[in-house]
Amino acid sequence: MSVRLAHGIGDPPAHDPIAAVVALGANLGARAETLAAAVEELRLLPLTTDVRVSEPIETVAVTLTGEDADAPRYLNAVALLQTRLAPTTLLRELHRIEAEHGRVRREKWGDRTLDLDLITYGDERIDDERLTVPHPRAHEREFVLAPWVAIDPDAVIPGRGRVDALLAGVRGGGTRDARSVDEAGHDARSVDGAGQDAPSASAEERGTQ
Ligand code: A4P
Ligand code: MG
Repeated sequence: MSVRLAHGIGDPPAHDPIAAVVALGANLGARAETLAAAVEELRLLPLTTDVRVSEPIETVAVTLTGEDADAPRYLNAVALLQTRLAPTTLLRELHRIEAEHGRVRREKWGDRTLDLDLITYGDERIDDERLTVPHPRAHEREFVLAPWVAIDPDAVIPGRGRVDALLAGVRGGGTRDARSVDEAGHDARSVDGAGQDAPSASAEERGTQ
């Protein structure tokens, strides 16, 4: 039986491995444990190799009305991987992993145990009812750009430009909503705006990689 049939995966696999970028976010439950488990699930995906993950950063929740310092904070990370899964199949797998971690879709940009977004899939540009790649908001989100540039300093978003330049633009724009969580659980840098006194990730929450 082919790998495709064995895993019940949908669209035909890509011929050559494609470099894909997945953003991970969690602001409910045991956030770091959830991210770490999700990364292990990514490593187990068929036709997928070379999964590398950033350190998690703690970020203020962005909601439909802007940053909400009263909402539970997120842990965000970015994973790089090589995959021969078709983009729609990869997205379906991401949704499966979200569901396994108790993701409930109640409201757009609402609190969630796990969010997995497909940020880029090689150089491809896709815009259909199921999938938009590059992710339409990744270029303006510090919680995606900061962990991404930390593991891939030369990363580029097709059609948008270098991730380091986009990050500088977002930070220069005045809104800083992310801070890194170092090994000791201390903030590696401060944030502007509300919520400076919010706690860092707890010790048991760390360990995404
Ligand atoms: N969809 C289309 N393209 C994609 C893609 N490239 N990756 C579709 C993932 N999904 C994609 O997603 C809604 C629909 O988008 C799905 O049916 C999928 O097929 P969702 O995950 O159900 O809902 P969502 O995540 O609430 O919506 P959306 O638009 O993906 O939100 P964002 O832009 O991902 O924002 N604040 C902080 N600090 N950290 C965060 O991680 N995340 C969000 C979600 C809001 N605020 C946040 C964070
Ligand atoms: Mg999402």
